Amino acid sequence: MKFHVLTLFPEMIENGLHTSITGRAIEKGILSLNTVNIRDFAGNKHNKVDDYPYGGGAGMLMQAEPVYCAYKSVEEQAGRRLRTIYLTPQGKPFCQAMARDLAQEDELVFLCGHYEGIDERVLEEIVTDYVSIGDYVLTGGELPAMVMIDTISRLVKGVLNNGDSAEFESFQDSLLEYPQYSRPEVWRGKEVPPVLLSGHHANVEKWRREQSVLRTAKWRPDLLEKADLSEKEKQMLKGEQKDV
Ligand code: 6GU
Repeated sequence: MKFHVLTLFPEMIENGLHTSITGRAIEKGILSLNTVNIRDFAGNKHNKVDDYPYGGGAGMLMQAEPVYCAYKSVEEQAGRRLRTIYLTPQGKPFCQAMARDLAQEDELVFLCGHYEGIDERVLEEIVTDYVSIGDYVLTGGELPAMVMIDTISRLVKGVLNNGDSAEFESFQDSLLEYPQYSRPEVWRGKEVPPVLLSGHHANVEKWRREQSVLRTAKWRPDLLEKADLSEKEKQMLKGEQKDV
């Protein structure tokens, strides 16, 4: 999977993604990261890429031409149009299903805005997907691009050590993860739930499923509408006989 990132701050993207799991996947050649500095396409000797908005208003806008030329350099390299994601709080909310869809592509372009945004005309020309990572405002698109690339990357075969761990985590079935414990068996007087030490695999699975359902009900009840709960599980929640 190849990620192209058009940005004024390539070092932010490089530093972030060359770390930990994504960093190792890049070294192994499973992922490839191509950051493109939009400033390299300024086309003037002061390397200026921003200007005032027509009609007035606060702040500066990124100009169309440098962004267009940066995109075109990537398109030329790829030899075809590529799915191009513009990170903006006005976009469609990012979610696991969108990540699964984007993970099917073999190359993606991320366009990171800064200042008050980007001239609309170039967005109309190159952007295929407008995406937000949540209802809050960041200073630029770099962190959202990294969030998306991290999320998509762990769905790419070979990126995680454990081949099946990407499948069974939170949101796959609209339930939160169950709590987990490691050594020691007693930590500062707090014991590991005994069922996990029983060696009884079916009981462990039953307990984990129950914990997932209870946690979701407590912390993310909105997710339960999409979850596939058994009648017994619905009854359990109705009665609220158990605490998380
Ligand atoms: Cl994608 N960009 C910016 N600047 N702020 C955001 C965002 C994106 N998603 C949530 N807040």
